[in-house]
Amino acid sequence: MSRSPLLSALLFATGLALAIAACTSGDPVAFPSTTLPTSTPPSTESSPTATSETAATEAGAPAESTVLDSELPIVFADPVSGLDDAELAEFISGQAFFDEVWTPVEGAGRSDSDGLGPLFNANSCVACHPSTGRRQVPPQGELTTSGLVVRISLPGADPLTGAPLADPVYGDQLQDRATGTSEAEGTVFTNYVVQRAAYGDGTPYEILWPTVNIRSRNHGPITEGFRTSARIGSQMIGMGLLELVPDEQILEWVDANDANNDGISGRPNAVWNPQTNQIELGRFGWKANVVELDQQIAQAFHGDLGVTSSLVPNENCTSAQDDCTDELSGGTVEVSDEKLNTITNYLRTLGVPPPRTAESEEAQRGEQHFREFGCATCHRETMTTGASDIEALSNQEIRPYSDMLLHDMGFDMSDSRQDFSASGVEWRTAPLWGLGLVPVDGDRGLLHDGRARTIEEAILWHGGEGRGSRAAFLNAELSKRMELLAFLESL
Ligand code: HEC
Ligand code: HEC
Ligand SMILES: [Ca+2]
Ligand SMILES: [Ca+2]
Ligand SMILES: [Ca+2]
Repeated sequence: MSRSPLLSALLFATGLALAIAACTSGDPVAFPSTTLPTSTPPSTESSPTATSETAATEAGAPAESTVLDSELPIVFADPVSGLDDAELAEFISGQAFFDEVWTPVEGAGRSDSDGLGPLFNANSCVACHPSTGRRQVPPQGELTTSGLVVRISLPGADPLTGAPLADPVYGDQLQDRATGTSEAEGTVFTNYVVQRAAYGDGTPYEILWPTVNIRSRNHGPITEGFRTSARIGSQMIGMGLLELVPDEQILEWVDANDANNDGISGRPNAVWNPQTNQIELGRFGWKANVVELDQQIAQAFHGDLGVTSSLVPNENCTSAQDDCTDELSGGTVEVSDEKLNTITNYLRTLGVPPPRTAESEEAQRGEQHFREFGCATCHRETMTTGASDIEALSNQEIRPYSDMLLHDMGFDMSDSRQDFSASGVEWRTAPLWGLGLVPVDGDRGLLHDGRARTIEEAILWHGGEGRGSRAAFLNAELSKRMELLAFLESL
């Protein structure tokens, strides 16, 4: 296999950084924890302890989690400005497909939106990405149809692709719903441990450390030693722009060895691209574990809805799941290439709401603190897109507030699971554009598993490479903290 110089640089950066990750990953320093048994990694396989602050659990009402947040305001609905008529028409069709409810195959009937399941988590994209925003995660109770997805893997990686190893029975994701005579794979429950600490000025705070348990395992045992990773769906804005940032620009910020000694490294995820059959720079998902936007969408159809496509042609059941493999199929390919492309173009051209920072002096002062506290070292302020057929996306200066690289976020954020070259503690810097418009109702669901109920809590969870920034925030006087939050709210 011949490699481009870029790819070699990518692999080199990754290889180097693996050694570093090995030294820093078990880092338990994150913050003064009052209730946490620090020797137990936050593995989602079992609850850390049932001691102290753990709130009462699984009997708890699942009701809330089964209700869709249909009354959320639609804030991420507009296309980027400057689309031509054809692009706008594509945007509108794509939006309808994103909202479309998929149905199981019935008899010989064949529509272009059947093929849901046999195993699935939700029957539409919008169910987990309401108003193309993000779903709330109930802090406690059963997670059916909550928008939180639980990945499963075994230790190790596929020798060719580097992908996580799937369980021979349950595959790579737990589907908690099924069609026909198939049985759902299991039920997931969440619970949390309250962690209490205080700001430098003595103001106390509480954050919730979530645990995820697979309770019923309807298809038999899962291979011993398996790992899980719970992730929520994020809002969908600006992905067409992030897709167009040239690899070189992202790799420019890699500092795998922390050569400049600022405590921040940042490395790319090197991910298998099944379309080109080679390792490339990962961009999408909480661990940047997907290379292309259309792959992310095809994988969502496959894993979350049980809908096959030309990119992922197999149903999501494993050969060990008989009931499932016997179910009817909604055609050789259940979602057509045309529809997949239309949804991809819709998400590509979904616009980023303009920031409102200029309207508030408080927010502008907060922007200064954002830089002083080191936030912008990872939440990179500007990037420039390359050329695209879609003129409105071409050669734009953008402000995503992300470097698109992986960072060690500390032990308390770990899912203890390798995802291509990302270790358990490493996550992609989450873009912050649009953050202030993520609907607020006391249960925002920020960070990869939705554990942070507010922006403030999201900052307080920063450990590992983010611990310097967190400390700066923690020890800043109240007025500065408020200004920083005002800035983030203005994005
Ligand atoms: C069961 C819930 C669920 C459903 C249904 C779902 N998603 Fe997602 N989506 C997620 C989760 C969870 C993630 C984060 C995945 C990760 O990081 O591994 C995600 C991530 C994404 C991303 C990447 C976002 C980013 O910032 O990189 C895209 C794009 C996406 N979904 C599109 C879709 C589309 C299109 C559909 C419908 C075909 C869909 N999703 C259906 C839960 C869901
Ligand atoms: C070492 C790199 C790094 C630094 C420094 C950093 N962050 Fe982050 N930030 C991340 C990563 C990585 C994530 C995603 C974590 C995850 O997936 O759970 C994140 C997530 C967030 C989120 C949640 C976004 C969402 O969509 O869920 C907010 C808010 C945030 N950071 C704000 C800040 C602020 C404010 C600062 C400065 C006080 C800061 N960050 C400093 C790397 C960093
Ligand atoms: Ca199907
Ligand atoms: Ca499965
Ligand atoms: Ca550095």
